[in-house]
Amino acid sequence: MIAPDQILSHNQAQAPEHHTRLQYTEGVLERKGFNPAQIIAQIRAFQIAIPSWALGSGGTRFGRFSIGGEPSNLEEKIEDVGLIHQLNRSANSISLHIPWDIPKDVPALKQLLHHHGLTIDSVNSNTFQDQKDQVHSYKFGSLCHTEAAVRQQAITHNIQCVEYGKQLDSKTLTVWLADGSNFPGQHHFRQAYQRTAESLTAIYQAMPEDWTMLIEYKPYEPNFYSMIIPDWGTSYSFCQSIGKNAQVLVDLGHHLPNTNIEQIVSRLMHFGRLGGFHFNGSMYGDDDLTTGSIKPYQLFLIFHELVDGMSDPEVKNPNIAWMIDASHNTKDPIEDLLQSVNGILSAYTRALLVDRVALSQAQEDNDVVKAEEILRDAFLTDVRPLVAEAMRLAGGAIDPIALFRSAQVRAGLIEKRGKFSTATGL
Ligand code: LRH
Ligand code: MN
Repeated sequence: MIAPDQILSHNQAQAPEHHTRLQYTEGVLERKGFNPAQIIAQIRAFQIAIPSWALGSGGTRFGRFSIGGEPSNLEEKIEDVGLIHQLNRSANSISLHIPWDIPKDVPALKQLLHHHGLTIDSVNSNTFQDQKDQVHSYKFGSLCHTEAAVRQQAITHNIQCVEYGKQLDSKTLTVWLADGSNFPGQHHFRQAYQRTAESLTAIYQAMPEDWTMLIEYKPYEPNFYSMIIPDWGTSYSFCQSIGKNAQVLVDLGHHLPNTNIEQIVSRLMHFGRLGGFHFNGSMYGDDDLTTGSIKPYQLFLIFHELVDGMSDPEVKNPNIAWMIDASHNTKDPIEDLLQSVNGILSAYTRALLVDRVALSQAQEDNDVVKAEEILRDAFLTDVRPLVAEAMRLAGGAIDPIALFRSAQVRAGLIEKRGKFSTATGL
């Protein structure tokens, strides 16, 4: 891993240019009436969960190209997230996926998590693959299946995920269903919906009072005619019927082209059912690319709605789970995740720089150009010095990717774990 003095000497080398840039940016903010120290404090407080299933090389049906030095068990995955958090001090938790991350030695795992300053944020169930010792197949669905025995098997699996989560002090179950159909006539839509509602309710009622269920929607893949939970409206309807601790999970890649995701986010906040995000970038479908790499303005507009809602006392929305869900086919997974965290923090910081009083006035006056220019001014602000300073003040690196490279961490991991070690996950 990286020794503290390596971070120190890295920051000392970066300091002159960094402080020149920071002083300029702080000047710009102060002249606009913002308090740079407060903005930096808000950036430091914004912590993002890293997916355990995205620490190795991802792949597609056309191929998978191993990067070497991949974590091959939960302990090594915790070490890799620990490294990411050591570098940027902005990734203090991990999302687990069961059965890929079934905890074996719980006391040792809790000690390792504590050592790296990490917690487990959410446990993800998996009823989209058949495990070798499984009795019933999920080929034709899980919680929506026509056979009660298959639905019960899937319900039991989700309850088991909650048990694993409890062992590691998590309080959130994330449910994404691959359930759906590939051809017209295959599903009775209303009956399949009703079976799914009853199954989700059975899982919810087995969860402890203080747990949250996040229900993730997706319009297609792996089914290509219909999905049981294709859109935010369906997920929201399940949340309403299941209980107050059931909320909608928004995976940025789970929207049809040209969907106004920021409006969906504002709706869910208005209804108090926005539970969390799976951040990633996409050009076409569920591409799971680096967050903010393809549509940075859209990501900014999403955070504009989030900051607006979170700063409005009228909005009664629960704490939102900030999680990444990505897959890395051509980048080093750790570098990609460091970029994603940066992309998210940059979008959040720009949203903090929106002059909301002036914007509200321009909206009241229907001054379309002024309203847009107020947003663009915030979006076009170079916030990188603020994000870097937040990481530096928290004991991290001014430029995490540069240090990851100069410290030759990947070479060290390959030497320690081998060129062909592969991580469980997608
Ligand atoms: C489905 C999904 C879901 C996960 C999986 C890893 O596309 O977004 O969140 O369980 O990816
Ligand atoms: Mn997801």
